[in-house]
Amino acid sequence: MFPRDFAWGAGTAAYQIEGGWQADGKGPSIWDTFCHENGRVFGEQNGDVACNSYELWEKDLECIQQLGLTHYRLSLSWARLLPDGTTRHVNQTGVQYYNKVIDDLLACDVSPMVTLYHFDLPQTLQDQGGWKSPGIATLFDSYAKFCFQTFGDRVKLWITINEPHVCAKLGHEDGIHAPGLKEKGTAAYLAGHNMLRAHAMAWHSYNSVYRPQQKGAVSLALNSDWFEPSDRHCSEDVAAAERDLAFTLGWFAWPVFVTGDYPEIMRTAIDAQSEKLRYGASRLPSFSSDDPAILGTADFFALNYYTSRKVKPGGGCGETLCIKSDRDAEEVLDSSWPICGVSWLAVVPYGLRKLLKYIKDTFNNPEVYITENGFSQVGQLQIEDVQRCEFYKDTIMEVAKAIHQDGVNVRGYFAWSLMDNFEWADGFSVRFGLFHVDFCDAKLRRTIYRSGREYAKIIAKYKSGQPR
Ligand code: GBH
Repeated sequence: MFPRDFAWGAGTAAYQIEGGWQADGKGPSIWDTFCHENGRVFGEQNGDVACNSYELWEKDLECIQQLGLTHYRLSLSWARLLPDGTTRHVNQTGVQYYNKVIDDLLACDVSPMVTLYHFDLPQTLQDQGGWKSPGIATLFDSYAKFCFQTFGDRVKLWITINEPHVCAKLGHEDGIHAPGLKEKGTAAYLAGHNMLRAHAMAWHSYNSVYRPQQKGAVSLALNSDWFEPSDRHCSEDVAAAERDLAFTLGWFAWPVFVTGDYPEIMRTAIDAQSEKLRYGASRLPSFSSDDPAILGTADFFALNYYTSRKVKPGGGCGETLCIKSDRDAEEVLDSSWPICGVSWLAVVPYGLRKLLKYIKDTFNNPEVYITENGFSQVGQLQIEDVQRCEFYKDTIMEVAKAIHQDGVNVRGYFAWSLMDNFEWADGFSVRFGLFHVDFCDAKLRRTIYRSGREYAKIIAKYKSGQPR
């Protein structure tokens, strides 16, 4: 049912699990600042300790082994490695920490997939303008080269930036994520632009300097819901769903996989809105000949999928500039889709299959890794998480259909997340783990959920290529 060398993984991100926020010379990141400023994270919680994976990595490794994963996706904390964000100062203790993680994984026959950036920009770089500043791309490239140089002998799967869409929109438009900006209709496009430039520079560095020796693969992880028209017989709804897909996945996938530039649908919509509100310029930047070539800077397609939406025109913000007005696509949930945890996560496994088919058809049949997919519980301990078991079984079945019936070249599946962790603006109130973490216990004990046991069974069954 699954290819013999299919990657069976689970993922985490540095700020969500590590803690040790100022241990051994780590510099502050924008998430440290954002949480400590108070008021915008659930219960004024923070990731100062989180799962304390900085000290309890061996416990995480036990969880990984218990699941029988072939791959583990983790992210590096930029400010733990380079406290002020630049290669002027290297924190050797941070290097040792990740060296140990990587070496331990390999010793257990688990391949690391390493993300360079999962939302946690060094604060010093934010102070210089962060992702809004064009110079960030070169600094990211230096950081990336440092990581390829230091860890690339052992890491063969790299993600440069996780979810540029989330970082741009939630961080710079909605203010829900760090750095908490609400500069509507402008900053997100600028931040996204510089993330694409940064990603492309790092890919080119890998491609020319490291790939010949290290022979790995580099991509960026793109999140998208599956969007379908509210009424598929209504052409306005069909167009709105297309726009929503363009403003979410297309924003970053078009430049990298299709044309080297933003989707035409997106630019047309933004320019029309700028004109209507007499803004006087496009708010969507253009790539210049000084920029690294963006087209072709991904060795595989990395997709984070969680949920689906029904779409019709609307949802704008009147006379003010904002992405929602540019997009003119209102997202609604279908009443038949169950919601079991957080409000945004309607359970729609078939949406993943549809999105995979769309990716195959639109982006020239790339190799695809599903780098995140998961299900949340809200509140306290429910070790017997039956709904999540069904979620994983149903979703993995849709992946199998995508491979066998639609011919999508899916190379791996990473459940989100290995364990309950600091769920960004939701703090510890939302639990995505395959392992429960007791945040009231000083030892932060990890306990496998029923869904963790279920996933382990699925992996054991299909790991060899043939169902056993
Ligand atoms: C992933 O993003 C992240 O990569 C991961 O770190 C995180 O733990 C995981 O989601 C679970 O949330 O607050 O109603 O405005 C997935 C894409 C986009 C889904 C933002 C949640 C929040 C909508 N996310 N969305 S809302």
